[in-house]
Amino acid sequence: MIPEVLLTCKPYFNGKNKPYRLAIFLFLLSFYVFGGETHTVINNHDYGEGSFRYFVNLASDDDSIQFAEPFIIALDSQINIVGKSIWIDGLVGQQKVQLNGKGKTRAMNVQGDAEKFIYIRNLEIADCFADYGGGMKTFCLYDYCEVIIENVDFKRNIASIRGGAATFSGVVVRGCMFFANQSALDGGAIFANESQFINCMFLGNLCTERGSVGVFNNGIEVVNCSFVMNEPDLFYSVHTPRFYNSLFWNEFPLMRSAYNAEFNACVTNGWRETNIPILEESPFVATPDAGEDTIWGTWDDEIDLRMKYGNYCINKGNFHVELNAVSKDFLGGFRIIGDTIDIGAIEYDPEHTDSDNDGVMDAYDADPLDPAVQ
Ligand SMILES: [Ca+2]
Ligand SMILES: [Ca+2]
Repeated sequence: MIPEVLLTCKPYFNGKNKPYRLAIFLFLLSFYVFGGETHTVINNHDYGEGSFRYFVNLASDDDSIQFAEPFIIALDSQINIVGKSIWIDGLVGQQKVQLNGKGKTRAMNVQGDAEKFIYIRNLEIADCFADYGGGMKTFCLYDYCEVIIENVDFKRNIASIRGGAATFSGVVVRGCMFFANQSALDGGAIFANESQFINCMFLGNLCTERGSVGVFNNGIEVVNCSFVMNEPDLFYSVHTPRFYNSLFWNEFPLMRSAYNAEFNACVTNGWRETNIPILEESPFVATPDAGEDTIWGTWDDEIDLRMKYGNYCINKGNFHVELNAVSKDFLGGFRIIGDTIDIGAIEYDPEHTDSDNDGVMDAYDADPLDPAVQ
């Protein structure tokens, strides 16, 4: 059950996708401790005692699941999380647990219910396959239902119809990576409805027909996300997705904008028709490269998403108290450094970014133009 302190905020939770609701929810969440039992997964088996599936099925309302090691768990069928409040954290040390669908199944089917709270964080979901939502299918449109998906990496998942990585309905998606997912019809990465995406990275997703990143229905908000080299075109939506502080970098000239989209403090290098600022040079230390095979998600990819010293995106975002309630950026650094928030999923950090790409983080990177360090 969601605690009473959350339920008393009924006006703020009744419905989805209102930014101020998220800010209040995150504030209250910081005081909320899952009161149930904590289960620890002790092996990488698909079924049986001690496995992830075993504990998901065993868990009662408000229980938590953690892992003894950063297992790679190969699945023969999807894991169902339906109708119970649960907290799942796949982080062990600095590594994440991987759920691998072996090219034949979806990893997770997540369905919230009234007054349920599902929080899934720090997982990799890779090499899955389904018709809709290759890696994950997520639904939460009941009253007071909340589903948060945080720091989950979706890699090389495939949908035969829509949403290569996932379908999201009534979900908050934060700090997630969508990399090299694809769909046979549309929505290479996601098929979404009434959901919010914050500090997410979309790289090298593909689709056959339309919307390499997403098919968007009603109520989509995209906040401080980066879209890099997805192909052929980014979105398909006949509704009005709203994009805040987001970066679009793509070398494919035929990219088209989302229909009816609203853009606030966003930049691109490719859309001449959207009236948002055009980046003339790459903001990255090194623009990601799919390698000689030109296929994303393979061994020869070169990916470096750090932001270059002096790039246009620094301090060009519009800070919104409600929209930017999250304190960390995509890489886990501070979300706001310097005068204000940057554009894109990653905040430029002069203290920790090797912006001159010499492999050493030093004073030169902190301020390359400072004569004292030259
Ligand atoms: Ca490659
Ligand atoms: Ca900044």
